[in-house]
Amino acid sequence: AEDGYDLWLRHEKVQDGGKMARHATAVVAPGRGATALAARDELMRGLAGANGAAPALADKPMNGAIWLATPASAPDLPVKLDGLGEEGYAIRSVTLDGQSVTVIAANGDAGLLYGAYAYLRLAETGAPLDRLDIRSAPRMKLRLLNHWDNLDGTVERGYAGQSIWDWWRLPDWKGPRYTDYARANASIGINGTVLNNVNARSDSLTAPYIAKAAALADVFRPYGIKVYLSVKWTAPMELSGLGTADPLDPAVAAWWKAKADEIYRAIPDFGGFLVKANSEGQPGPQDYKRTHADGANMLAAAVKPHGGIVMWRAFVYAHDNPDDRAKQAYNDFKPLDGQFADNVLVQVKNGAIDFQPREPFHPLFGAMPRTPLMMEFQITKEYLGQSTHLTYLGPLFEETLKSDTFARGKGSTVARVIDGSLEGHKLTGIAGVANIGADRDWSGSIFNQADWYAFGRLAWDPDLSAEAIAREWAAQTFSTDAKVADRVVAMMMGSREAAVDYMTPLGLSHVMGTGHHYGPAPWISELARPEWNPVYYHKADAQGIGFDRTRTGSNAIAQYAPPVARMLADPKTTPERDLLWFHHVGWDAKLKSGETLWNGLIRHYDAGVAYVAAMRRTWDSLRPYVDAERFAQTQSFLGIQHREAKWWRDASIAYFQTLSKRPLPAGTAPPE
Ligand code: GCW
Repeated sequence: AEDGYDLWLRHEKVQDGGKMARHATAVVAPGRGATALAARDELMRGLAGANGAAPALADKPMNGAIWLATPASAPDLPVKLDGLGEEGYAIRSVTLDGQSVTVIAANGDAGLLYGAYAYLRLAETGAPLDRLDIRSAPRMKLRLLNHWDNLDGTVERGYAGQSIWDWWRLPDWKGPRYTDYARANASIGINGTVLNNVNARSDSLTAPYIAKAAALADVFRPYGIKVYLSVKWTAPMELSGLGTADPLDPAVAAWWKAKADEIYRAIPDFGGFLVKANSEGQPGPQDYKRTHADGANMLAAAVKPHGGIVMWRAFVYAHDNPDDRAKQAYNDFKPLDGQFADNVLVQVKNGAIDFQPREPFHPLFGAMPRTPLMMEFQITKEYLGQSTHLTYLGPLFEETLKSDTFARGKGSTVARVIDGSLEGHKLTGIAGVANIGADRDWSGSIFNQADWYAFGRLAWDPDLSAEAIAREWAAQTFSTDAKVADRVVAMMMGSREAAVDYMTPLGLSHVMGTGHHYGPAPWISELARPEWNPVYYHKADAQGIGFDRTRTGSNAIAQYAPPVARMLADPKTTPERDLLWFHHVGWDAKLKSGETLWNGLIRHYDAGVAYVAAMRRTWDSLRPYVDAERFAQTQSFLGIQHREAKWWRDASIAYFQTLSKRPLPAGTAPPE
């Protein structure tokens, strides 16, 4: 639909000169399980749209058929499945008894579902379909959305309307939107969802809410998606009047065990718990002088008999950090490496502060070899312009995943830490804080849908490039016509860097307005806790600007592996994009370009604004090719973004100039 409801699953007729007509006129789908049927139905639905004609359902492989096959349904499959696991798939063009058939084969039905979506993706992005020979399996076991949805229907850091979970009418009313949600997620490989906010309320563990969660789990199950819950540490006290939540108290452990048993009776394939403890006012084991490991292991024991897991967040931000907030997670968790139960993952944000437009990778990656670390990205754009700014996050995700921790020498990328290959972990995962709400377009804007899409694709394969993903998304969302797709991809690819430029250039961070995190406020200095204040992060003064995290400052760089720490010790070898994250630099110091830091900062702010102006022109040129509704929304939002990029630039420069006392560089009229 033109309101964006169909996301990237629009299945519009493919302009391919009949390629599909030759390869996808019939579907053979012998499987009878719920997931096999979902795979069949998705394929039928997608082909009907993409081909312009509904395919036939056939009993056995014939010319032009797509054959969904598992070893259970087809004993002598013409495809090897070893190494594909339960979720992987193979797609092959084969000739059987003289008939050309496309086999989508998998060990299990989930693989068929992912294979069906992969085939549609190929067809709808214009790939050749006649000599297919593809094998694909997910690199991460847990590929999860984290909803920060509250039980009252609001969404923390949600910019797409109210929660899509209609708690009031669940468990009875299971609206069609839940199925569409599951389809969208399955189409990009997401296999789990945490339903409620990490700032959790105990109510989510009461019998009525367990029944509601179970109803959602029933809808999601055919699509390979498991349900998880965030839990509040003091739930045993709040719900059952226990006098303590001490994880080593046997009554507390028994309470959680009974609670887990109750949940598994309602949801036999329940995934497990996500926990935010001792952070931003949330209670936790440290309140009882116990460690995060004590807490995580107690919960892990409760879900273990059922095959459940615990995701324990490392976003701890519990006490004043006059020195450097960026160091707290490492200081709290690194000493616990090796102490966690084998069904616990520690979930770490991509950077050490908080989902900034750019952060260097979190120093915990690579630093806890004996603990599976799960990545937490934020898909919802709390700090990157929320619903209206077009800031495609693919490049941000990619940059973090490709960062080299040097934990075991060169090539120890963050991707290899979280996919388990670096340290041989089997339990692996990645989570994205969802940008989904009740808005018709789900994500608050058409272009924000791309961030959800990119997250899922990278969770399946962290080696994909953000650009290739943008291309796929643009083709499915708008058109395979190069006139359209090339321009859309070009806009997207530089858009996050543009936001970095007009918000937080050269490694600045956390200068957003307090609370809402929208718009510039680098001048704020009077808030009670030191690290609530933007001035704490940029540290601008008459001499210069930036946070000294070297030995002369907080020495946070010592948390990185020695080769990284050595590189970051010197401003000359520090990547310029992170310069002010690690160093306090004089206003007149020279950048690589030869200009002074002050002039360079201004050039970056200007470049960010200029990029947005260019996106507006590009988008305007696409008017003939995009439907009126989606065209108008994006056009209007780009107008907001342009105005606000100038606001960011002008307010930031005006404030920093009161400290730098340098003139604006001559001859740089602000580009419009
Ligand atoms: O990014 C910050 C947000 C909080 C959030 C917290 C967290 C859920 O501003 O809204 O709370 O991080 O990740 O726990």
